[in-house]
Amino acid sequence: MRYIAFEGVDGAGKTTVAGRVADALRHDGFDVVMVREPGGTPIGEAVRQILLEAGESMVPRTEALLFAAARTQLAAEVIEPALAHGSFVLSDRTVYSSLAYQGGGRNLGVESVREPNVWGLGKVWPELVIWLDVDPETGLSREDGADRISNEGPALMQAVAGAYRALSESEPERIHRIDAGQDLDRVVADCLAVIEAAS
Ligand code: T5A
Repeated sequence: MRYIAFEGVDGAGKTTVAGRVADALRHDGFDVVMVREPGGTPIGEAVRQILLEAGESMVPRTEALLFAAARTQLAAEVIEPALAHGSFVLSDRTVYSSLAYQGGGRNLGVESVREPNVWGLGKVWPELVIWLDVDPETGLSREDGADRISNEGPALMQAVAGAYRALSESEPERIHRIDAGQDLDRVVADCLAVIEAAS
């Protein structure tokens, strides 16, 4: 399994942990491409700016579709070619963020949000999802920069955390929970063990 997602509430440690996992895989001789969502392409980064810095008037369906649009571009421009080349792709957030935040957090419904993403991504779907599970309050306290969505605070993050839990229960073979409240070295070791077991 080469397309690996790092997921979780804001501040769960996705960027830090994905970077450490990439270092370990490269050390073992693997080619690794790292991407982040929203973003990862010129179009995606422009959409990121709209998504995270727009005023509060953005309606939830617009938000869901903009995330899906940025992701579709990333899949076609970066992820599919990297996988075809045999690289690992480690993604700091994926479609599972949309399912959790827009589907669960914004109450749009997981299946409604899944639809435009299935259409946009086709078969470029994360094979392994590492869910870094941390108490939302701890996550928000770890963050060093706020954005339009994290500014909404604990209530949204609690709903998002619940959505991740429900997703992990409905897709237990794809989504693996890691206790992200542990020491960082332990979290990284647990992630590497999951990746090794899935390979
Ligand atoms: N969003 C995104 C959606 O609503 N739908 C979508 O489809 C997508 C793709 C931006 C926002 O967009 C939303 C979710 C977000 O609200 P983002 O830029 O990924 O997405 O925003 P954040 O998740 O907020 O990113 P952060 O960088 O803040 O959080 P990370 O990456 O989870 O955390 P990280 O690695 O930066 O770590 C934060 C701090 O914690 C420390 C790190 O050293 C760092 O200082 N840390 C730990 N400390 C102690 N113990 C550990 N185990 C630690 N792990 C990390």
